[in-house]
Amino acid sequence: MAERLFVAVAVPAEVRARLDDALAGLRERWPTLRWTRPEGWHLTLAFVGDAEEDRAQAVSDAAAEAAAETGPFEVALTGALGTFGQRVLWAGVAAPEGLTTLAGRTRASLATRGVDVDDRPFSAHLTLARAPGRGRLPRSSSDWQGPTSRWWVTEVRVMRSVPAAGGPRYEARSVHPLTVDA
Ligand code: 3AM
Repeated sequence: MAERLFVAVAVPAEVRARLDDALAGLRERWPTLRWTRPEGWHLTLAFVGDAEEDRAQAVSDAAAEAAAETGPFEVALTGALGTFGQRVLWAGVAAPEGLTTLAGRTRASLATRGVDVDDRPFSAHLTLARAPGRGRLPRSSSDWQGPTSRWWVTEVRVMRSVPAAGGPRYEARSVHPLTVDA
């Protein structure tokens, strides 16, 4: 059976906890948005979509290869919000070269194996909420100041998106450590 896959970097529990706390006011103010689950927060490197077993294996191999070419690096939340059009609200992520390089390697390794990915350029972000149905995000994005937590990225994950009531759940299908010495 096909699985819906993407490749991502996880966000550690303590960073999620701080961000989650900082969002309480916004969630109250904008209750109709579809807020993402903190336990599923991640930074997407490449979106693959539906994959049968062979293709899923190729995605794992590609993630492993990209991870093996890359060393650990630090990323940080910027503390600011941003949007994709009027549909997606995200927390900013300072994109160090390491993250952009890792996304580029992941996409190149996928392409080498014949796995097409969404061809929008990589843009580091952490999706917080989506507009409901055909709705739009609120026009004013507020003067919200979130945490500027930092963390070390030490692995890449192939994630499976599973439909669920209240929005998809994300599960790690495989985990690939970054193994080049920093
Ligand atoms: O990490 P975020 O939330 O930015 O938006 C979807 C989510 O990204 C994105 O893949 C991640 C896991 O679902 N996604 C879903 N469908 C997509 C598509 N057709 C897509 N990205 C590009 N093209």
